[in-house]
Amino acid sequence: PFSALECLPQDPILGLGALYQADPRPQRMDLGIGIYKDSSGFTPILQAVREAERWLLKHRTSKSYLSSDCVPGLDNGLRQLALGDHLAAELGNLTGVIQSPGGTGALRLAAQLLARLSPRKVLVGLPTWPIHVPILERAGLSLQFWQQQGADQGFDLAALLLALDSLQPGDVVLLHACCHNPTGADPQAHEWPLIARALAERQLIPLLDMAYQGFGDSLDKDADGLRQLFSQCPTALAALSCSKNFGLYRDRIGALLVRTPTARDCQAASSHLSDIGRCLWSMPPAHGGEVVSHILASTELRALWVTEVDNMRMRISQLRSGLVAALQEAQAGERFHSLGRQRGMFSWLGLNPEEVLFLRQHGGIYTAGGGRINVSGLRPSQLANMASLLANVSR
Ligand code: PLP
Ligand code: TYF
Repeated sequence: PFSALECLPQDPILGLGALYQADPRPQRMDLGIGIYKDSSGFTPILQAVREAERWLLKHRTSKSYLSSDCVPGLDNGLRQLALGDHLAAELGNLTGVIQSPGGTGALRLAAQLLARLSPRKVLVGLPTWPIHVPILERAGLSLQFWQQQGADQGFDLAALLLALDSLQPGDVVLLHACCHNPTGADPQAHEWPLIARALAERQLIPLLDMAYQGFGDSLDKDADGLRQLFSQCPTALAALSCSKNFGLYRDRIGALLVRTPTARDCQAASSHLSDIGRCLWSMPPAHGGEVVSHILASTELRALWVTEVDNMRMRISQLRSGLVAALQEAQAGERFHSLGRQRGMFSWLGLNPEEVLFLRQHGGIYTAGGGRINVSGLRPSQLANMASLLANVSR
């Protein structure tokens, strides 16, 4: 029967890694998939994670099923990390946390839960992480798109507010909480209150995707927009990922955070999320959740982890500044001016497919579509070369 199926193309971002590996040139740079790399091009296991794993090795006594929606303590740990102490306490039993395999699993839970509420539309800003669209559509949701990048490549608040006018109460708005993938362009600090008020007034449901908390300005500042939306909108969802900020990519750990108008609704939503999870993966995997839960509960490990997140962020920020300086030096022109304002793991060069190919062929520089670069993959010794190629493509 499979002869009736066409072979599907590979995920374009995942496919880049194999192309890069096959490139023998020493100056090559892998700026494709969003995985943090240190100065030697390596993705390290964080020290806090190693310590937590050592502790678990000693103290874990069983690998029996979890039989719950969350590793013990993880729900409170992640709720507090996302919402902060004050809002987590204020919302109390109006919020629930269900563990998932990565932020992707959380998005899938959110999509299927939302489908049970039958919203008319989910509003999605473009460009976005390519997997958002099929996850939402395959849950049966119908999407409406708006262009989130304005003329200056920044977040276009006016375009969002205009798009909101076509929605009805109960419709859903997907937003990246911080460090937008792929553009690196987030709402400015003074824009989040306007967004929160606009959604609350129209009785819309925010669905926040927070996959890079800590990679923008700080763990707390990066969650500021999410906190404002959770504070003002009686119904809100957030897909949390521990892949990047705990470096736990392959352990697949994330969670869906849900806020409801009443405690009864929270129980109802949580029971539906358990029901959805049971048919997707039965019970969540424990290892990554136990590591995160242990780190967040330990004063010492938590402090170590915060320092490690700070270090990753500062390194990315220095590399981005280095690229901005190299582009100025190479007189690459106005086209790349917005780079200095971008935040998080990615920067967006706004390249067309021919330009992406030009960088790859002439410089061994592997970027994702649109010229999205994983900033942590930049090598200082190659910045001048990259800048001069970019100056060439824009002439
Ligand atoms: N959302 C965005 C915007 C992402 O970039 C990613 C991946 O890195 C995810 C969600 C999902 O992350 P994961 O499922 O690996 O935790
Ligand atoms: O955008 C990225 O690079 C990360 C990692 O199918 C990723 O979000 C990329 C592609 C994919 C899953 C994760």
